[in-house]
Amino acid sequence: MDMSLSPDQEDVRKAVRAWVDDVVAPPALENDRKERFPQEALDGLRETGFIGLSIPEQYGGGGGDPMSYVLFIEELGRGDANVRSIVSVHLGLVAGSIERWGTEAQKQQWLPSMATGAVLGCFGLTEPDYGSNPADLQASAVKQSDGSYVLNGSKIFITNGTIAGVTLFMARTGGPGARGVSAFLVPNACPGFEARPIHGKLGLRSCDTAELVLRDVRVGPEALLGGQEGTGIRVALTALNDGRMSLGASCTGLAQAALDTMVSYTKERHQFGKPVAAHQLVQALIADTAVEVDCARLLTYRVADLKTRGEDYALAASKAKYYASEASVRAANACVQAHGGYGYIDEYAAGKYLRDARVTTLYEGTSQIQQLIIGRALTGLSAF
Ligand code: TGC
Ligand code: FAD
Repeated sequence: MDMSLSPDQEDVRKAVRAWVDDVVAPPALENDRKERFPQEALDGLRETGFIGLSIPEQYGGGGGDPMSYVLFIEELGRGDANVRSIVSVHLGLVAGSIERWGTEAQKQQWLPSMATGAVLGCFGLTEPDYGSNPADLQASAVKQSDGSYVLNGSKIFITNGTIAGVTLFMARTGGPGARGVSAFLVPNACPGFEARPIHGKLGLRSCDTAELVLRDVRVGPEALLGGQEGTGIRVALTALNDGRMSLGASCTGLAQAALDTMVSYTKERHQFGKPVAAHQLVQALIADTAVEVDCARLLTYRVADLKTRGEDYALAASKAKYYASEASVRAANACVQAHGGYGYIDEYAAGKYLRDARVTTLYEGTSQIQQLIIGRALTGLSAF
């Protein structure tokens, strides 16, 4: 679909698309089968500088605008959702939070090494007993007489958990509820910091997902993001506005890949003396998917446009994430259907699309949470 893009945005899309087709997409299915981390893609992200695409130039990044970032993530999602996860957690959730909330010293400490990918970020919000409702999280940060903090607690399902050099770690410094939570930049190499890989996922099988366990991890006062206690949930939810925009883009890319795969397979496969793509009911599957891909893309590009213009994009991000994630599951399912029995074996990409899409209605706020956020915005009534 053609959108009116600036020459710089066109250049980003063209460069990333070519690189994804060359480096990211070819090994994706084999990596998935073997639960093998996409190391060649991560190396390439560092070599090309894409890993720092949205970090401001003054900190060594690419200074890409929101639309360029969305185009980048969409292409990664088209090539391999595992690679997309690495990047959007690192850039959108962690580097973006440091840029938005960090002191100048924190920006100088972390952003240049994050821009080159020498240090990767992970986002530690979810706990075993607190997922949709992070405001009640229980990890603790106890301030010591010398101003340092001692952190204890565990986080579950953390993307990049074992490969990250820094964790944006949300922990309780004060009383109950959202206002009692603070955000810390914790080096993963700290004594007492353990990252345990989680295996056996339904999808995103080559992505690094971990449980983080912190036991008496001591950090200096400089680790408190923005130098201010009590803002942790606001930091997290603001980051998730960008995360949800990014997921809208990723799901658009995945749905596009499912559509492209479906079109090419059904033109090759013959039944009843003609390509299955020539049967009207197969064309209906293709047409419905094509419309949904366009809808997901337009909803997501609107978020980038609002962000570029400095307007509030939280609600638009929830809508894009909600729609695009559900649409990507439908698109991947249609792709399996169009492959017949061949969609059910891992020789073809269709099954991987479905398994990778499935998590997107769960993380970064489940579909139910997005519905409640949208409902609350429209009615002024909170269901939480
Ligand atoms: P509430 O307690 O009322 O709000 C707390 C403070 O935050 C402010 N706020 C926002 N700020 C910016 N953007 C938003 N969207 C915001 N929403 C709320 C709010 O104004 C308040 O500020 P203050 O100054 O008054 O203290 O919390 P709430 O009722 O607004 O939120 C409830 C709820 C359920 C919507 C929220 O907790 C939520 O979104 N839950 C879902 C949790 C979630 O999405 N977790 C994702 C974990 S990370 C992840 O999944 C990464 S996946 C990795 C990958 O992509 O590969
Ligand atoms: P729960 O909150 O227990 O929800 C269970 C069910 O109840 C869901 O269907 C939910 O929609 C429903 N529900 C809950 N509350 C309500 C309500 N008020 N009204 C209606 N329905 C409700 N987290 C991070 O912090 N960082 C990461 O990097 C990260 N990466 C992830 C990677 C993967 C592969 C996965 C699977 C998860 C990841 N997560 C991460 C965690 C993810 O964000 C949570 O799993 C998600 O927020 C849901 O929380 P939960 O799993 O505890 O489900």
